[in-house]
Amino acid sequence: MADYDLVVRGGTVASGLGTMRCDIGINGGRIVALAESIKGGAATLDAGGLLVLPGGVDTHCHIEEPSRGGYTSAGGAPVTEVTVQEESFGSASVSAFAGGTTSVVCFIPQWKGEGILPRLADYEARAAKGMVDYSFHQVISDATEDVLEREVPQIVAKGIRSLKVFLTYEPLHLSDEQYLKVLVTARRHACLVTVHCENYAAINWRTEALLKAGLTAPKYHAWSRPPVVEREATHRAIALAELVDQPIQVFHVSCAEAAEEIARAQYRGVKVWGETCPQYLALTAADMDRTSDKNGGFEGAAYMCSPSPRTVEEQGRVWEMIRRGTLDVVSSDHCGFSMGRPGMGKQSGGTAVSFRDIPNGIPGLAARLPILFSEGVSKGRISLDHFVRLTATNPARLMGLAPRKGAIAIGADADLALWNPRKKVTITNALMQHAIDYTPYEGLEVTGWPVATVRRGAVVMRDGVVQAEPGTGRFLARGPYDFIAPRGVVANGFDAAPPPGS
Ligand code: DUC
Ligand code: ZN
Ligand code: ZN
Repeated sequence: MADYDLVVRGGTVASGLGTMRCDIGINGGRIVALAESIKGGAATLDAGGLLVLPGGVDTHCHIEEPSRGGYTSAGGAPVTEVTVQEESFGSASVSAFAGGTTSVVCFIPQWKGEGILPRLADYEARAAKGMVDYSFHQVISDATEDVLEREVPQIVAKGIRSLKVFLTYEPLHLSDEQYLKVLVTARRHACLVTVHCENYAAINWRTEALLKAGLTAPKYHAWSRPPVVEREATHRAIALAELVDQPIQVFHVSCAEAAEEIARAQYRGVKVWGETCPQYLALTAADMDRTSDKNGGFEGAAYMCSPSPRTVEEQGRVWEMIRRGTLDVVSSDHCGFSMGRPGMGKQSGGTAVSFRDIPNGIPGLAARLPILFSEGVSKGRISLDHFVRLTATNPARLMGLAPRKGAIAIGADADLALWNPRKKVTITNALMQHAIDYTPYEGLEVTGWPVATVRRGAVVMRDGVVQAEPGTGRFLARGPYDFIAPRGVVANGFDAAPPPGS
């Protein structure tokens, strides 16, 4: 019998803990040996001339989400109507593997007026059909006593350790009072809280004024939510989390003003982490002003996400915040709506609708690693080691998936991306292998591309061809973990929400 199921030989391994030349021995889906030279192996993968990276861990993906209202400022479809995102766990898995990602964390929805448990079984069944390993954030959009006191503990018992809240979007947004209650609940049950930070009232006020002035085109999406709207909500989200002493992650930071709020809080010792996404490094608000004939002059909708992409100058400032470590995770916020899909597409209301009715979100699961590698490592903005930490090691650690995910280490799952750092590729929608009919990164030239993806020891992508059995993705149950433990710093020494075991 062979000593290893698979040996990856000859590569330069960027492990998340440094870079070294070594072979990798894999048994039973796990890494069992790292050595200068490993002989044998029932199967081998030649990584000569390639980098070997931990499989990407994308902790912010909207996949196959059933929705009542969608991600629009107007509330999208009538709230009684249920629509499901076009990207299924099957198609998203293909896209993930094509781009070198092996684990995702997605969102179980909650609809106002309902509990959270009714959606759980349905979403679990959807996710179980995919091939990528997965965990969940639980969205809280209706913070009732029953949800927080009876249902959240049941979700936590299932291994779901992060609650997601929106400070904007109709009908998802929470008031400050509701947000505080979620923070308290998270602290009691040792969960992380992830937050979409934009000011709901400010966006609505500006949107009304823009529409009244006849400024309805996609580009005015950016005008409805300038950086100050994000900065204010980021400040508030952190201040309330600091008051409760509950760790949070601020999602999709698009601008330096918001990142500075995070940096200031981190300096005070507050446990707050910041995530950004490739769209804030590779797109700008000007993309929403694209008016080619391709989509009836409506092409700008393809680039619409929230917060809005900003300017080239702002991209530079976000890079600086990455370099300083203020922003320590880069996720995709993959949230695809096809341009042509009736019902829940970007143009579902026709091209006459205002920006307020267009669903917010762009696909980016497969593009995330190539864009960050190319714009970051190939262009000399960040080191290879930093790239690995941003895309795998840090998100795994923050979400309680480490040491199983996010690093190349003995005992970790054998999730790998074999990477050609010199390969030049022009991004096309076909290369993304997702179910969405466009990519906002069409035509972007990147240097660095995945040539093989290994998930738990199985080669699931080789030269762009994905082969994996539906239903082989595993749920990643998360237990309590120290990384997100509260600091124990509360005003007046009075703890209004004692954590478990205290
Ligand atoms: N932002 C998006 O652009 N889409 C989905 C949700 C979000 O916050
Ligand atoms: Zn968001
Ligand atoms: Zn999102």
